[in-house]
Amino acid sequence: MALEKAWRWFGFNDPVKLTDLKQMGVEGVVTALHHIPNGEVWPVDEIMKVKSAIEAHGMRWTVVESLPVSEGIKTKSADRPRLIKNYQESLRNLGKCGIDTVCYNFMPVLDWVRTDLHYTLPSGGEVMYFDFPSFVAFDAFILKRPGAENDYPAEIVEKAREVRSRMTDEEAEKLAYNTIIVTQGFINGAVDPNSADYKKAFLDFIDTYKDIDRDKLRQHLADFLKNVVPVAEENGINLCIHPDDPPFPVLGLPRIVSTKEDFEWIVNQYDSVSNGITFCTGSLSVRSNEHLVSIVKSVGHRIHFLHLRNNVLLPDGCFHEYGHIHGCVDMYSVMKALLEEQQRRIKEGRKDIRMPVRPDHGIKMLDDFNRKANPGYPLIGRLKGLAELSGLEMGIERAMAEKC
Ligand code: DNO
Repeated sequence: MALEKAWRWFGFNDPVKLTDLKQMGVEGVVTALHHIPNGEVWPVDEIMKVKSAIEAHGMRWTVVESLPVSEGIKTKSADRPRLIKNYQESLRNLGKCGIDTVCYNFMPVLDWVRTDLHYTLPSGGEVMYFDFPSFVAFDAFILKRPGAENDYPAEIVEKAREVRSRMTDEEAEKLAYNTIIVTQGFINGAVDPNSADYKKAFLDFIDTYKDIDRDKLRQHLADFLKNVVPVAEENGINLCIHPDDPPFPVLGLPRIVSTKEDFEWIVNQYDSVSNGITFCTGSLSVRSNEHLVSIVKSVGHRIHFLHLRNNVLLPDGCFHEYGHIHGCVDMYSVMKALLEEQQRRIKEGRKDIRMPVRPDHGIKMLDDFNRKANPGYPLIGRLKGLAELSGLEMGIERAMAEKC
């Protein structure tokens, strides 16, 4: 039994079509109702349109990525009761349609961050890069968020000042636009891409967190879980929280899903298989002191969804993405631990044995340069990742079977 081969598909407008996925050997499609605004209910008929199309191509809608958690839930704004009701309703509707795995995240304001979306590798391929000084330049010297300089180590702030002084105004604008709009646009980010002053709108969102520290955000997550996990349970759904990307605080905002200890805290907040996690090696490996295999050993029984990819870690908290099996993640050991977890589930007679895995992000290469794709989601680079991961998995599985 192998892990289920999954693929992130952005819906009917995705240039990669469902027929393509079938050819590529994809079994499970990962998608969302991207056209429904954050905080609104996902209706049954809209869910069914997507689900039926996927099934008509001989695959299953394996994971919803993501059912977005609105800012009003994270900050506990006055609108929270309505937003929670809508979230519960969407879960019920997904359950009615037979969808059983729903990914979400709890990152304040920004879902994920990179400072360069087109970093060229020596091979000529392109990946995404996070340069910490450039990010601080964006925060402190482009956005000019009050107090930003106090939220980062002094030496990084100094480097950021230099970075900004070397940048043209057009480059500065591009960095801000990429961070606030381009990387967030395709996943229903907090800021409306059409807002007249998108930087001001972004700062206003950040400001809504001024009284929310790490403990308070944790409390808000625990309250969210109390409200939604029972509904997920009743409807046969496993929720799975995605870790912070990158896994440390940015913009002076708390981050609470960055470490093994954070995951342990989360699974203990509500004792149910429905309160699960998304294991994303790309996000978690940026903290070089976190041991990915020990995360699997500790909370593996609650992992419902896998994002496998790799990074190259650089000094000063910088990193860039890389191929799937090469880089700082020891993918052999991670894959082995995940397959052992799957074996355990089979022995225990658990229902959730699919353990969908998608090759996350990828190197832009070859014909990807002639194609349109969301940042991080080139077709060929991800397909290479899918093939590499499948080969690695098959080798490990065979070796495990021969040992028994
Ligand atoms: C970016 C993704 C994230 C992820 C969400 C899950 O490529 O890893 O947008 O889908 O954080 O909720």
